Amino acid sequence: MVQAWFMNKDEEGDQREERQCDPPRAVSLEDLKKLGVLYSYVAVDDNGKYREEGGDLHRIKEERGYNYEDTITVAPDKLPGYEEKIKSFFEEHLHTDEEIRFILDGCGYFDVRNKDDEWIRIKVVKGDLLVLPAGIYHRFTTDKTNYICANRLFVGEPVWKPHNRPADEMSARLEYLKALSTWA
Ligand code: KMT
Ligand code: NI
Repeated sequence: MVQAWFMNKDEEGDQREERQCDPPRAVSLEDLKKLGVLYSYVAVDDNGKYREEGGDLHRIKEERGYNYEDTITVAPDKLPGYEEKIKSFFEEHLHTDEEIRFILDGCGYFDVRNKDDEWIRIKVVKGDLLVLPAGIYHRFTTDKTNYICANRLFVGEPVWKPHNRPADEMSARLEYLKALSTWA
């Protein structure tokens, strides 16, 4: 099951640490849902294989209209411009569309802002399918293994562009905030 927790307010130190607040405060899937963050588990075997036709992923793709898919591997020797990319993934940003990641191998952390602008850290591992809504402020980092491999899904032609905070006047942000006020 996916794990999520409130982060330590101290932003110093290695971003790849767990950075749990003290004492630890867990965040439930229910709480994530109220932020518009959706989670599903899809079984992936030791060879990175998962069921396509008739499987859970297939159903989710149909339901949500995800018709684009590619694979990204974030590792020093696999991702061109690794240092730059790792930096930009960890800049607080939003997108005009959902950010959908299906983790095939390795592990990492997606940090999302809650209603009170606090950071919640979501640990993702193999089999986790995470959907961040358009307009949510977030960031990503690997853990200390410096390795994650994930499929990126999208509806139509992918738009990966991050809009760094502040992006408060963007319609994606305004619409997200409007929806957020109805979920809590
Ligand atoms: C992103 O946009 O932050 C990423 O693609 C990170 C790697 S996917 C787990
Ligand atoms: Ni992003």
